[in-house]
Amino acid sequence: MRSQLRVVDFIVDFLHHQEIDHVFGVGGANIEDLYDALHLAESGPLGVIAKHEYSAATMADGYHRASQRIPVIAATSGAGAMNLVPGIAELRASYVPALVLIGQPPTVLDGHGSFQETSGLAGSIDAQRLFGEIAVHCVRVDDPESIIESLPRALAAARDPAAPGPAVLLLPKDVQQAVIPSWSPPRPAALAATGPVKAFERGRAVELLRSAEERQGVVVVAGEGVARADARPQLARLAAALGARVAVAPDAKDVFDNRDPHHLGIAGVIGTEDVQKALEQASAVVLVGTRLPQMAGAGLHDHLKGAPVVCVDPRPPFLEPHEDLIRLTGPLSNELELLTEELTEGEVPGETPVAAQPTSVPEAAGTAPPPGGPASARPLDLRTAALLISAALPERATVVSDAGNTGATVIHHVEVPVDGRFIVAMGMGGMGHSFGAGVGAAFATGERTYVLAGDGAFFMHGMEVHTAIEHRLPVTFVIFNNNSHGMCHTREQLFFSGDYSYNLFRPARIGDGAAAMFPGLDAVTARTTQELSTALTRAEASSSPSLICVDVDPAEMPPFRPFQQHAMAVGKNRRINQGVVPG
Ligand SMILES: Cc1ncc(C[n+]2csc(CCOP(=O)(O)OP(=O)(O)O)c2C)c(N)n1
Repeated sequence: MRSQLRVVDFIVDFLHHQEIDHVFGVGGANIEDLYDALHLAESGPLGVIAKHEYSAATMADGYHRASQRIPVIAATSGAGAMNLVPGIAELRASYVPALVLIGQPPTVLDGHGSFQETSGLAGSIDAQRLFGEIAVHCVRVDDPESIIESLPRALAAARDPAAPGPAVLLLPKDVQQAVIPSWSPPRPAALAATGPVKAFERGRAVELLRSAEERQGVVVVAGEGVARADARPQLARLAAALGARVAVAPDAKDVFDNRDPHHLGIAGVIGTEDVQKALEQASAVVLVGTRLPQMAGAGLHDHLKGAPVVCVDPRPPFLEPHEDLIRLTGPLSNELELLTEELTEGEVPGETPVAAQPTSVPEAAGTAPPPGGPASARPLDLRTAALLISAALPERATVVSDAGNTGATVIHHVEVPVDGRFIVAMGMGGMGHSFGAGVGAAFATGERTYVLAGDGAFFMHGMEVHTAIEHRLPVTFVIFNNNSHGMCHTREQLFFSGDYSYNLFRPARIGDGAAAMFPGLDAVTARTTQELSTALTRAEASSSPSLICVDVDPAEMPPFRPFQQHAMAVGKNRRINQGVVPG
């Protein structure tokens, strides 16, 4: 039992008892009391200061996606709070649980035009409505003692398996400072259960899958929910039991072993035609831990109308309900285990069905060594650099991809390390997400983390390199510098006349700039395969951050299926850098 401590001390004590160990944020007058409590606590979370609140949120995002642990985000009122908006939106759209603590001006000033007021009174912005809309939960704490109830409730809301996401508490400065009488240290909260497993639905699913196995076979599409539920082994066992090939959503590359013979590749916009064909030819599709958003299922939704689909996820899929769409909505790993058990009932152990073989072998991401071998000194393009990085990744590394042509190339060509993680923000798809996410992932795993981003993304949030330096994190930042917003340039070329560009910029020397700006940072520019290999090896051998700028051509065509299909259709084909480029 503790007595006579402030609300912020209660918060820190609560976080400590929930085994929450990182708070990512930016300070300010209306959140500084929380940092004071972090400092004074005998044991408690580490306070990390980001360069921008968006990146504090993306640090939390990367931290969770790399470890499944719950992060905390802290920001001050006014602009600090507003800067969080796109970060919270990504967490919400990607179902990433986090606790978000946002300071507010003192309650006595509400309605009187206080600095950074967002009380909703007297014509001010209403932060509760704003964050209530983008978070899964938002409560303004006006009564200090109510924190004892509202904090655990917010955490439970963030971790709700049926709708996980960011839960916000708005904390006025005077409430943070208020002394509350006493509390008993809370115990770590158990994860809320999802809906009950339903034996009848599972029976129907087993029947449907058994009959599909005998025809063209079953294909699984696995999504980010598998990572969140820590259900990778259960997914692998189900796939083996079904003899099913497994396609993954673009933001779930790491939920199924990329080297497993059943691994099919990436489904959707960034995937290959072969994966699409395999999904269309399957007699049944099993969705595991995905609602099948457009990025994962483009072109497939129409095809699945009325087709046999088993959906293992507490959330409803983006598919019209129909008779042969069976939903298993209990806790994901339980459902996978029970389904596998029933499917294998009566089978001789060791005898697993043989998968229907793909009609053609899909282009295996990252497996082809770059022509000429890594040691030769050839000029670099995006694809070659991605393949080279893929081959150089340590076994336990985390890869964090950014947006744009760089993102498409990285998702397509960089293979997930054997015991590694792969993170990409598909919810809001914001440029610059990878910088904070990489820092957060490195905090979570302690393993070398590779942030792979374009120059446009770097200019948005690349200053988080500074945070990695501050905390001596093992992050290798690779900036693919095409001196353009490459993806926008590609679209100008493909979908418009192509005789102008808003998106080609005057050259910048990011490698030289970073080296001059951050003394002690190993920052170089790689212009050839050999220079890139050398830089990667040097970075891996150290325990500090490093930055490698790779100069590439803005005309390189990324592996986006719609781009490639359009280029083919309109006959705008010119070969360059081993890609088909609109000319
Ligand atoms: C915050 C944000 N603004 C705009 C976009 C739209 N957008 C997608 S990719 C892109 C250009 C990306 O440029 P860069 O990071 O240099 O990568 P590249 O495409 O050149 O590889 C833009 C502007 C976005 N995804 N996120």
